[in-house]
Amino acid sequence: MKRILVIHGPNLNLLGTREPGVYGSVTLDDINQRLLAQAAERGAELRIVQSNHEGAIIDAIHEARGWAEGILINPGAYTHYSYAIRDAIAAVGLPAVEVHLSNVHARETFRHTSVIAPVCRGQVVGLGWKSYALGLAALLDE
Ligand code: CA2
Repeated sequence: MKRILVIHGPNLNLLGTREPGVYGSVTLDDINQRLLAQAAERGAELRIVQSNHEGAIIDAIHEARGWAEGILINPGAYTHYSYAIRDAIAAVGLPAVEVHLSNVHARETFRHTSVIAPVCRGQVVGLGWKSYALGLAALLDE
């Protein structure tokens, strides 16, 4: 059985309550339910974490060692500057896929850079909740 750690970064707990024009109207719980159903169809198990704190995200990545076989991560705004999250992903050596709801490349310049992407297998952006579904599918096919 495949085990995947899913990480949602800062402010993603607010999904569906504000800025529907940018992030859509789905809630984080909707996304999690879809991912759990997708995982169940493939006989896979998910551990899902949302945190607004960089250190908690790093702890979750460390704790994935010995349990998870892959990491699906939307690092939120940490994407653009957290060398600490990047180092944690590189350190555990698990295959990771970075996902974003919005098309970060069509937004402000600071969102065009990901310091996380170089330590990931790949990146899926701009497809709303489907970014997560495609990222999870890629990890389950690893
Ligand atoms: O598009 C994405 O998934 C992002 O990771 C979302 C982050 C943003 O900083 C990244 O550049 C791209 C922000 C998440 C904020 O989520 C909110 C949800 C509802 C209302 C307000 C913020």
